[in-house]
Amino acid sequence: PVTIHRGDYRPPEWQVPDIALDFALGIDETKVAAALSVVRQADAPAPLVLRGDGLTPAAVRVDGEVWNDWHMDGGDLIVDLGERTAATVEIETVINPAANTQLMGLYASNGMLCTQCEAEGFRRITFHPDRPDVLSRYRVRMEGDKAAFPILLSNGNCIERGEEGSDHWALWEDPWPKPSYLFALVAGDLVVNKDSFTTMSGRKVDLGIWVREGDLDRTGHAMDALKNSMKWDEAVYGREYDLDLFNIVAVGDFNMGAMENKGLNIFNTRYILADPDTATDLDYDGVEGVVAHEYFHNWSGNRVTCRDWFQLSLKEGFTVFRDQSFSADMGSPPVKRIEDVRLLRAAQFPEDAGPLAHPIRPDSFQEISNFYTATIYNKGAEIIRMMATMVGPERFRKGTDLYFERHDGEAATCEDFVRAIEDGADIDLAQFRLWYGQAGTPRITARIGTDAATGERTLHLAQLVPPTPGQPDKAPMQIPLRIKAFDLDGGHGAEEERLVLLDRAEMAVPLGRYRSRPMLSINRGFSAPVIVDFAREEDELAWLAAHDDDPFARYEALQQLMLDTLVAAVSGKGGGSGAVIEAVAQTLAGRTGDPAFVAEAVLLPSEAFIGDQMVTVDPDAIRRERLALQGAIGAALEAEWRGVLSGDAPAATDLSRGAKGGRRLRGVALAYLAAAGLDDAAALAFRIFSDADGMTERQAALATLAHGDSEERAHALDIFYQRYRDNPLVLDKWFQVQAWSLRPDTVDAVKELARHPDFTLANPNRVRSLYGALTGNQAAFHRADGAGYRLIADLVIALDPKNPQTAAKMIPPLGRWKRFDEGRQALMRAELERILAQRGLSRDVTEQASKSLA
Ligand code: DPP
Ligand code: ZN
Repeated sequence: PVTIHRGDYRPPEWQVPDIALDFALGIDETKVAAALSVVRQADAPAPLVLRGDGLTPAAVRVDGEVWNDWHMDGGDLIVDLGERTAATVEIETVINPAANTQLMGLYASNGMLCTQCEAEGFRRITFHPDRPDVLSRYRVRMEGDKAAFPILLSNGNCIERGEEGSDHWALWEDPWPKPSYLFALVAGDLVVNKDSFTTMSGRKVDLGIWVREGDLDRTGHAMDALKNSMKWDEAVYGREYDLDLFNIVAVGDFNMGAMENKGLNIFNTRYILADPDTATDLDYDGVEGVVAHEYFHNWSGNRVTCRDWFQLSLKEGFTVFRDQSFSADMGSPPVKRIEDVRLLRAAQFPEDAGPLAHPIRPDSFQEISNFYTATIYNKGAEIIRMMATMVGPERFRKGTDLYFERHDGEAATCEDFVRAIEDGADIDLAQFRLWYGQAGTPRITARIGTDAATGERTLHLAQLVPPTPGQPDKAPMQIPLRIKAFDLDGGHGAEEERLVLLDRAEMAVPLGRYRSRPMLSINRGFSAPVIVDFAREEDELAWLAAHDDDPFARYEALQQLMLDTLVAAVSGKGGGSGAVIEAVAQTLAGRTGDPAFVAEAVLLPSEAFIGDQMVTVDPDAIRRERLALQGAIGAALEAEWRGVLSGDAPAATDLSRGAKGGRRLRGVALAYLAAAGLDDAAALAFRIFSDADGMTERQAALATLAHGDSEERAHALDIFYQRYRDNPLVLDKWFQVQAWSLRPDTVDAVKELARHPDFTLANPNRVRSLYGALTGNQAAFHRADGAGYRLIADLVIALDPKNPQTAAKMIPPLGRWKRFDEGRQALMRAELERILAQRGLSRDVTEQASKSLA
């Protein structure tokens, strides 16, 4: 495969100001006639390079005449336009949507036609430069059978429609120039939830959420989320929507979460459909967050797009930051922050520490689909957040206003964004820019020194950015750390929080005079995406867990206490669980305040995160010790957990913060009681499962039962299956809870489930619900005999010919081999080699597997 380098960027030699597309729609044959008006940008004649993937040009015309000066270069069409500086190039192609199992370009899903073009799917529809810095105005005409495709949608506004016999057609026009990756088309039998929103300048926008018949009553939450997002973007960023129409379509077969096509967002059903019977509170939050994310892209992504794909984090990091801020405002800011950090640590830190580590602005890639990563998205969001933290909200807003004003209608770079923040917010970000270029999670060591004579305390900080592939040596970064020192002797008065900018390899921060060692809270609110090594005694962590006035820091202190206890236990130096139990009890006592926060705070760190603290991960010991600690906490606080579960659950239709938090804590309580091995635990879980009036409680109880081997387990799984077998999203949960199971036979169960009649490789959600869940189940995936690795490699090999993008996403867990013992290393490498030995492997899988072996 060819490696593409950021440094090789050249502006396009031809622009395409206007493009007209004419689709004659059919499930297994769609004819596409494209007319591109092209204008030369280069001074001298240059061939017109139109990218294609799997296309054959049926006819080429230039300015209305049959044209023969063209040739194919691989899949691309090269047209020689001689001395011309402008022309209209017409090309016809024929595609087969039904055969498109990659789900990129135009494909069929359940009898409906839809598109996914980001990043490079448009070239599977017609020949085109297909690069984000070529922006065009689109006119799209589509015609098809009225009965098969009663609804015809594209970007922008529908300006004409008509009928001809059994066919009908529609003409759509999008006034906003856009890159080809934002093109969208949908044709199918859909019903709509219609609403409207009046913008801050008083314009009425028609809103539509299109779904299949039968799903309509599960679109209300998405519609509320859309209206709330539109309002929030006006209030917080001053950004108004810019068309008279905003449509969302939900499709069951979708590689990603959703897609921000201009005026016609296309969503994975998973992030649209929700009702209390079928969706958990977390599913509801997912819908709200993703609807907001795609809507926010209208400005951060569409109005200002990316110059090239190396700038992907320009739109994704910023938009994730925006959706995180929105969700925090809609719910509980500390809980949202905890969730975001948990995700960062689960997905991004391991990526940054492994063979696939890359900066948020990568320097090279082979397949751009492999770079839709936690680093680009979630670390990217953290980099934006740090800038916002350093300048404060008002100045940050000045910076983003300037960014939108300067670059509206353009294809911009990360550097453009940083410069706009510098100019608008008046800050020097020269050193901060290193965050865009250096990969790896910075490690900070902190230590408090004392001058015995004066009682003066000093915080000594040191930073180390670890080497990553291609980047052996790193320069010190600028790292904003929110810190606060608490004085237990009270002599110090009320301490203020301060922002320390760690910008050297080592730095000493004077803290002042303290009689006894101050309690130091550091990286409060997770102000920087770093790992802090700061050795603290159990009693210090316990004090902070109980008293820190920053809720995130309280959470963090309790997590650290749990981690220290677990890591000691795993390495055979266990000192008992008393301090953890006491801290959990204390946190639990405050549960009436914000039960969702308490639920997050008392959860034990994941097995993977415990592993991340160790030089060599021992998955079996981690599982054993984590379960032991969970059981000990469950048994010691049995009365408290039963107390949480006493009384009725909040009504499933109650989606208030309090009700959602209450349900979350009940799920945690049940898990603790079950871990304690209490005689009635399975019966209790089954009763909750049966009595549940909504999916949050039902799924939590089912997941708890799934870990055990009670009779109730089989019974509940069967009831759940029978009840929901016709609902694909809920059936995903049925596969998922079994693949998450802590039982020792989970790998075998997954193997069996892959043969279940309801399992299919054709649906990415289904694949993720089974195999994705398995790779997230550390001890199962890392079963010592390599059965988990084998299963994933078999999947990659079977899925790659159908859907390389989704297949490649399954490889990174195999790439973490360096962190495991020699036996597992050899097994993991052998599977990567087996994958690479396959013939006809996709670029996606080749890149991920070969980089993972390095
Ligand atoms: N651009 C999409 C999103 O992240 C992914 N294709 O919103
Ligand atoms: Zn996005």
